[in-house]
Amino acid sequence: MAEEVKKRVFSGVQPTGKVTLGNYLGAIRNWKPLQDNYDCLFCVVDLHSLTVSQVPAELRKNTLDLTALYIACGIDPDKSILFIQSHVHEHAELAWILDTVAYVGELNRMTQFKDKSRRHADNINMGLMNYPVLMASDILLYQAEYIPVGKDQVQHVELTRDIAERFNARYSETFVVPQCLLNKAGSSIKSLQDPSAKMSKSDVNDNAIVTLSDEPDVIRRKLRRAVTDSDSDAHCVRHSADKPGVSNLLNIYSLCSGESVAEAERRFEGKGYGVFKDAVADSIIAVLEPIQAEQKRLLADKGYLEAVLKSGAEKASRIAQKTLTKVYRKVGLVPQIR
Ligand code: AQP
Repeated sequence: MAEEVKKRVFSGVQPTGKVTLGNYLGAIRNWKPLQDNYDCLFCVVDLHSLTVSQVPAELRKNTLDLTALYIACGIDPDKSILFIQSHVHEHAELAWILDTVAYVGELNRMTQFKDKSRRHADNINMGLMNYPVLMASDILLYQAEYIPVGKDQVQHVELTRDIAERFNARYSETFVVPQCLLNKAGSSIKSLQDPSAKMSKSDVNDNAIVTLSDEPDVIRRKLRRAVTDSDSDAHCVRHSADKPGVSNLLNIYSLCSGESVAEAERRFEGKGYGVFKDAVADSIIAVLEPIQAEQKRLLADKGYLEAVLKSGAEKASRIAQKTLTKVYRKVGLVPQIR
């Protein structure tokens, strides 16, 4: 009987700093269950990180921390390909070809580019603008069908689809056109200090984010300081558009505890914000403690991490090379004689 060909999944996180609860609930947490039914590649996208200023030694540390975190969150290197983006040079090479297919106008319109240009006004580099093209390259290189991401990355996946379709129309069928896998509940975790903004690794206000390495007392303190809403219904724990702060905390509680939002509303009815915030903190701590312990154990075993990354890069390179060779041929580059 012919072996079933599994559809491919690709996703990644930038090692730009300490990974947040938003990155975890919106993306990483959703990867583990995909491994049995799909052919998965999970990448530490270090080249993307260079689009904002990095301290080289910190970037190296963050990259290894994130590798260990992936495994601690349930990525099994025997089931999935786990690798570092810069270990597979085809990412940058395909990005160049895709640059000739992407339009300046569409890159200029990207929300993240506009947002990061505002936040890093002293460093609006070409990489920042080109970020979505490199992301398209990450995805198209592996002919990935499904891309599990948070809401903020949906626009970039849509651009990837446009680039793939444009390339296919110009040079004949080459790329699988990918689609987003969005886990609605966790897809947009908000800042604890400003519920109109997303929780982001690079937020300068440490109280706005819960990081995956925060100690329990830090998590409790940040939750107690979380912005709630001062409407007439103050101290009522209810999920609604006019209570964005409380709604965000309810979402987090629901995702971490497994209780539905409606159940949580009933549980905290009449209890006030103090009790509620402590319970949210406890639910986060219960999720993070085992991950933190496992990440620490893995980081102490450098040999194992290096072996995982070596094998991951080899497996990813084999797929990437095949796609890039095809692309070079399609666009008319003369193959190198070896
Ligand atoms: N607040 C969020 N809620 C849900 N999902 C989120 N993601 C990010 N923030 C949230 C998802 O996490 C994955 C990895 O993101 P990334 O590191 O590639 O870059 P990002 O989207 O720009 O995330 P950050 O935390 O805001 O990083 P910085 O501050 O470095 O730009 C993606 O799937 C993303 O959707």
